[in-house]
Amino acid sequence: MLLWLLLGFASGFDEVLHKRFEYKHSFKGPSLTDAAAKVPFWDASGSCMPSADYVRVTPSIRSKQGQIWNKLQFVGNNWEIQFSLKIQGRGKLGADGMAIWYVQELPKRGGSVFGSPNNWRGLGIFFDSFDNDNKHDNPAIVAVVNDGTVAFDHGKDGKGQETASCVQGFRNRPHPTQVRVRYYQQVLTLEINPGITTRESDFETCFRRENVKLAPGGYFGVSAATGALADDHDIHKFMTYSLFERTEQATPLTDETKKKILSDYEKYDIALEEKKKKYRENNPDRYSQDVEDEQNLFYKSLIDYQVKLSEKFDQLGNVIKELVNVGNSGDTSAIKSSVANLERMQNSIVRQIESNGAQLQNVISKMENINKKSQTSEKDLKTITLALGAVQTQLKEIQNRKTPSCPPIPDQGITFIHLFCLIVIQTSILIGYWVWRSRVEEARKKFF
Ligand SMILES: [Ca+2]
Ligand SMILES: [Ca+2]
Repeated sequence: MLLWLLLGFASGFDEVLHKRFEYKHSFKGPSLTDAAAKVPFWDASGSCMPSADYVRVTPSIRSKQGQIWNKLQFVGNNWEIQFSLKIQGRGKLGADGMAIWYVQELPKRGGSVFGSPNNWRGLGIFFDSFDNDNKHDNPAIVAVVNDGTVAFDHGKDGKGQETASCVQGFRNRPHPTQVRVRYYQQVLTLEINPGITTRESDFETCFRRENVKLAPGGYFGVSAATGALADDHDIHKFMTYSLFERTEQATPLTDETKKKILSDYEKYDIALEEKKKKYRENNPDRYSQDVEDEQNLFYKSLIDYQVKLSEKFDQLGNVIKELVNVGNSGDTSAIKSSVANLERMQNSIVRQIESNGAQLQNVISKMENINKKSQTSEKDLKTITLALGAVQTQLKEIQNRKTPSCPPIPDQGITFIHLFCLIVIQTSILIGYWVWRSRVEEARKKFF
């Protein structure tokens, strides 16, 4: 799946365009961070705190700034970013807002423009929560393309500086606000689902502006700031795509690039296995996959054993019924045949118990292995092992009970003593079986 994402093309909502997912310019939960709590290919700074599911760019604490910047330049001319954000605070009003960036140089520090410096070169898209100029036109989304000379005018919420904008609420929505920004052949478009629902049909266009000139080779980033008022500014995902015309040959991946991507993937795979191994070593109190496999094997053996014995006892029940019927009929040859049948069945059950005795021993030794590997379940495993030992003893007793034999069957027919003797033997076997099965059930319940 991951490999498909790396090499494939994402299907887009626009039929005209091919889109290629760019994983080195993206992040998305779950497992958004690596073992060092960092977002791969991204640098977080200031108050920015990535977690497994989302990135909190600022917490709802006054006067905070946070940033997260993609470390790699984006090389294509046309792109689309899809991100979802959640801006929420206790008050009716919040501040300051969040910015999405595509700029020519990575800023070295934070700044006053929603957590990033003024005089950027490239595009800033501002989710401006606070209505500084009191024109009742915030929250708003304001895009400003800057050649490095413009300082954002907070006092007017960027009025007169904007490349495009729309008034749009996005604070305290039940769902994350979903946004698509596309830059294709110098047309900049922003579509938004504000977060009342998650329906695809609830996307609407915030703005579309032509002749927007952005140089290739920019860096994507996200920043946010709080002021006298404060909101949580969270970004849940940031997905970047290269765009190509359907008719044009989408820039094919060269063999070298493919090899590089596969090599990266293999390295990632090896690193993942290594992390899993370390995790197992550092967390011996949790079951490893190996232990789970052995447990599965253990339960399978027990269940197989139980099923086989159950089948035998079902057959035995049928033979006893047949014997009783034949005994009532008084047909001597039929009675002899049924008794012989019963004896065969009894021997068959004894053989089953003998063969499964070894299997049972194997099960017990596997239990001991699991016991060694899993310290936390030691008590339960000991209980089960003891129960199984008791079951084994019971089975041996049952096996020994085959030695008492019935007196020879007279030619004239089966006597009451023969029948009584047989019923006593079978009842003993049945009682032994049910004792064994109830103990196994009890042991399984303890284990689960
Ligand atoms: Ca403002
Ligand atoms: Ca305003």
